[in-house]
Amino acid sequence: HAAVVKQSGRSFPKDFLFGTATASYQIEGAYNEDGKGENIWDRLTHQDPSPIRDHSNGDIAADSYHKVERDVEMMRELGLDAYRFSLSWSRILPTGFSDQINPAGVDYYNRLINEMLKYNIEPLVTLYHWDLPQPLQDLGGFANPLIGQWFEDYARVVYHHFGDRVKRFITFNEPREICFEGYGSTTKAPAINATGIAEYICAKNLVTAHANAYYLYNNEFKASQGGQVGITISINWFGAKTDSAEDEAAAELKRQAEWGLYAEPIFSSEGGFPKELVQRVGEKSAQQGFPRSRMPEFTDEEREYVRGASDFFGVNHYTGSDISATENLGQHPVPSMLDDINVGSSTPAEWAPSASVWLKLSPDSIYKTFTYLKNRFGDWEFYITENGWSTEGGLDDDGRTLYYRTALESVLDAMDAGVNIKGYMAWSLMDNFEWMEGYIERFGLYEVDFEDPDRKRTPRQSAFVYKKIIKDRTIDHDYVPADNVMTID
Ligand code: PNW
Repeated sequence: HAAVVKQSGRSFPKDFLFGTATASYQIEGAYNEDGKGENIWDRLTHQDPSPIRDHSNGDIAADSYHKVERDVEMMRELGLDAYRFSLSWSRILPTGFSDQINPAGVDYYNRLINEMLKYNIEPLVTLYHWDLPQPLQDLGGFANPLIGQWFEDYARVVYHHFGDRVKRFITFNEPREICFEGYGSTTKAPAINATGIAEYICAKNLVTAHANAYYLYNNEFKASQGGQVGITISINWFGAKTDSAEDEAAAELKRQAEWGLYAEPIFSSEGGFPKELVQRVGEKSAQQGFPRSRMPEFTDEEREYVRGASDFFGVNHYTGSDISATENLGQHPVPSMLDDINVGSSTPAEWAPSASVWLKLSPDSIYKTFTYLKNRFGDWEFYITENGWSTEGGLDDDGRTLYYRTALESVLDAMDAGVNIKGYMAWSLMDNFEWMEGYIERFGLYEVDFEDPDRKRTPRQSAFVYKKIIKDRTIDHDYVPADNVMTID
């Protein structure tokens, strides 16, 4: 049942960026149009649709490739300061390599960016949101250290074509989902499932690839373009279930494995992978008969290179859970990251459920996460690059409204405590292809009719509420939209 919602009357600074977020494969469609190459989600969904709950794919999705004007019109209706979207690597570079640039792909993003800028909506551009060109996957993808060069070459093309107008770039969306889900399990493409091995290899290659793209910008583009390059990590709150030393240690290990693996090398003052996790994986590997740790090491030079390589710290935050050293431990493959840490997780019964099994309304988790991040990693500029709630559809979405209001109060709590949060992107502007959940779980402020060839977009109740928050820069918990007529103010 409902969380306790505060009525604080506090307000957001004028320059706080309110926005929404999407990702290329989830909205664009046009999967084989105008020279786009095949990516790992095209391959996964076409080869065998059964991993997708409704056997769907992103071939058409919300058809955003053909809807630049309507998409920007929705941003204007909401009064957004910013919009975060991702670039399809294989739409720009059909083979993944930068010897051949697809002009139609560059043109689509130019039209989108220019249309947004007409209305002063700032683009936040993610270079990679999970849709690797298939030819690069055939060479090992993120398990191949050369990914660092391929990504740098792609980043150069992106900065060159869009950096005159885009001032904030996000290299990767969610290393955990790329590495753990894509390589250490089967829950995201390319579903390698080399548990306990490939997620750690991917982690090192990915943070290094990020650093390459960061230094490339610094060395070749920053002086003329004056923008920033950061990364977005998915960070849910993992607190100890009880205050016992065992549960506290379990929660620490969980934080290190789920997100410290990616945050520590870049944002900590010492760099490298998190210490307790390194030790644990080393011990387990030895017990299991591996002659060396399954987790790769950084040389001193590599550690120094990656450490500090970011202008800002992007966080996708959705929920939280309580971590125990003894309860709900579950069964895990050996070896695997989950077996390495061997902790259990649960959520309080009173937290409201969404349409997604992993997503509950955890009232204070933003405050807890960001005060923790500031304490551990220092005073970075933080952006909340995703936060949102799923339903099974319909325009009346009180659950989503409650979620957003609760989350934004928690953002204000963190800012009051001195955390430098510069912006907040709601996931998502519109319904889209929700990966393995297909079109069953809906995250949009706008509903999309996927039966309609025109993919009609209709604002939900929560869209009116978010619009009002952005306009007032404060949260009116009693506001009820008068009618369902959306206008551009
Ligand atoms: C994000 N978790 O992934 C992705 O960036 C989006 O593409 C996706 O549509 C959205 O969340 C909703 O699922 C996440 O376990 C996946 O907390 C899992 C978690 C968080 C974010």
